Amino acid sequence: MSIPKIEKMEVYPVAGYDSMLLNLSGAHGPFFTRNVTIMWTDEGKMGVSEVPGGPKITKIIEESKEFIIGSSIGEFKNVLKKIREKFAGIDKGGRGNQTYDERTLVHAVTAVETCYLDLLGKHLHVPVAALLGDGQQREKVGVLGYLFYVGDSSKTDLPYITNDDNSDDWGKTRRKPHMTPESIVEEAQAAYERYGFKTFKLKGGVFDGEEEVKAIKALHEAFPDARLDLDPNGGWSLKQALHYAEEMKDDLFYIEDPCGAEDGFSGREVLAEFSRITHMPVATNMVDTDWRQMNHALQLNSISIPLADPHFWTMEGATRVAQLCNEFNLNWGVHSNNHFDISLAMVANTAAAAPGKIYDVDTHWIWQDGQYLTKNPYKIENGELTVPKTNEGLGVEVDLDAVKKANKLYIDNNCGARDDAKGMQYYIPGWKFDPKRPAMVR
Ligand code: GKR
Ligand code: MG
Repeated sequence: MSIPKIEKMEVYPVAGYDSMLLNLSGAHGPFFTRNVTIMWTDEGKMGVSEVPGGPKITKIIEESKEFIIGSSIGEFKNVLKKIREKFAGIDKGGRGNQTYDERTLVHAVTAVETCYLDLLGKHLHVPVAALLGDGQQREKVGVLGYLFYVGDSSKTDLPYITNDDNSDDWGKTRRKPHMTPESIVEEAQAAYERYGFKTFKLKGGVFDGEEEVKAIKALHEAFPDARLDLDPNGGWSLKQALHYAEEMKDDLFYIEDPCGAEDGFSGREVLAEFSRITHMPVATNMVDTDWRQMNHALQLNSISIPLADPHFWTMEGATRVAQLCNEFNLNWGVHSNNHFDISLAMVANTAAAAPGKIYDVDTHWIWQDGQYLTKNPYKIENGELTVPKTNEGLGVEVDLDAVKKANKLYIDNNCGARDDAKGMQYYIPGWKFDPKRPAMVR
């Protein structure tokens, strides 16, 4: 039997439309960007992946071609090793202080890894989930409803999308401003009606903490059975975090990065103090983003819910984190950024392979739903994604025309890496990112 070889690879920097979502880093621009990689085998099969956008990541994937073209799909781990060696040291600044991870190499490695896994799954007639860790653990994956404060995009002259989906309340409301607790509840209600979420996460770090406490209380009153999470991305001091946590202790199911590095102490040290004082379950996508950080986070008992995004851990790495969580009685979850439906398939497969009792996974998909790069996108129903054991590879068929259109949108609008400061400056002239001050507090 011949083993398929990679004959061709293309990286497409792509853009899609977004709402003016607010967070500690500012306001999301009208476009979000991603890098879509496609590999073709000599048997004519396509393997696909999606990772965060930006030219630095595009370049690394492009410059990895020398190891990829001509390799067999069985050689993929050797290929990843060579890429890691060639670009070692490129991310000296680490993940950075923004809410999103600014590293490049790990995203590029994931882009390549996922294409091979997709092809291997197709070749072996199994889902990618079956190839990860200890194999597929479940078909149903719980997903949370990711709520945001949404700015008034009509205050800007930026080309934010409007009226792109009038099919139901969610489609109508997701492009409108949501700046009050009442409006956040309306947002949650509309999302619940379409997707059936049992967990909601509110992105904080936008208003003064007391205001965000009010939004959580309003959500708890409207959805008394829902599991709630608030994530200010480490924007509060330890003192503030302790105060707000006390106020929300009967409302939250868990809290995410309530505080971070301060006064010479690392984020892991400060979160360890928070955890010890409050006994609250703490999630993070900011302080245990690689194995070295994970080691310290575990020794300090800083957190109990590592949000292991396959995009910055790789699909195999995120599954290893899940195995560790299962053995160490931690709860595994997934972090997200804006993404298309290829990433949704990546998250679904990783979570399907995660052993033990995992938390409902994060996804921004509800803000993009309708902008498809595949012909058969996964659907969120009753708050769940489904990965049938009969799937092959990621379980999606890439729509090359749609990818090329999204690539044109990226080029026509001069897109690049994410920058949330620009949109925010319409609200507050001269606005600059401050990792310790909510975006609207200046
Ligand atoms: O999309 O604005 C956003 C989020 O704030 C994102 O940048 C974070 O990386 O969702 C993420 C989180 O959980 O921190
Ligand atoms: Mg977070």
